[in-house]
Amino acid sequence: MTSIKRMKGLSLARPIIYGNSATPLNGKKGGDADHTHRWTISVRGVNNEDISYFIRKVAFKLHDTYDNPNRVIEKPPFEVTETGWGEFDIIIKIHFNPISGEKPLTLYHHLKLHPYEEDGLGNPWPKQKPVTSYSYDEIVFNEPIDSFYAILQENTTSNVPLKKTPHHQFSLQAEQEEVERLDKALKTTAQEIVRYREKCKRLEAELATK
Ligand code: SLL
Repeated sequence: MTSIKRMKGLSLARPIIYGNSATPLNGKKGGDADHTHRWTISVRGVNNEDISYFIRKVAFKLHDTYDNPNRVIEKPPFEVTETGWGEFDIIIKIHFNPISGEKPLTLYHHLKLHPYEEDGLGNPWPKQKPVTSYSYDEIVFNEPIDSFYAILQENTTSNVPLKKTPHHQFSLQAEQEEVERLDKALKTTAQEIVRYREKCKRLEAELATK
């Protein structure tokens, strides 16, 4: 029997994008008469590249109102397209290449059908524009088994681009902008807390004199 050797002190990450897009059926024939949307849930590479060298299969657990709610996708694209009427949490279980010896990874995604918002320019959401909800994540393999490490090294998956493009929701630039937005929000919150504390003090002092 060959012995399992781990790459001590090494870790490698592979990025994935998971989530859903949805379009309204607008009365068009979908599935059942009460279905309002067609949607697709997927797990994919940043540039839609083949990720099957490290992901063996993906199990999507849908709401129990669906027939066969456990959908196991054995080859890429790792996605499920359905029609339906409601939003719910999808459990995504990622099974890795068996060579890796890694335990499956479970992710959760809230299926989004409705925009609940304007298009960002203050206009109502365009009727036929797909609604999307995607998350970016990096799967980290700590001290991988040597044979799996070799596979990871042979198949480099592209990383997020530096700059934002219409085709890339996730980029280093977008990440940086989010960090700046969060910093600003933290500062504003801290200022508001100071302002409210002072107001409380003022009001308490006012009460004490009455
Ligand atoms: C809700 N808590 O009430 C959620 C459940 C379930 C959505 C949403 C089933 C489609 C079918 C479907 O769309 N379920 O009948 O096959 O909004």
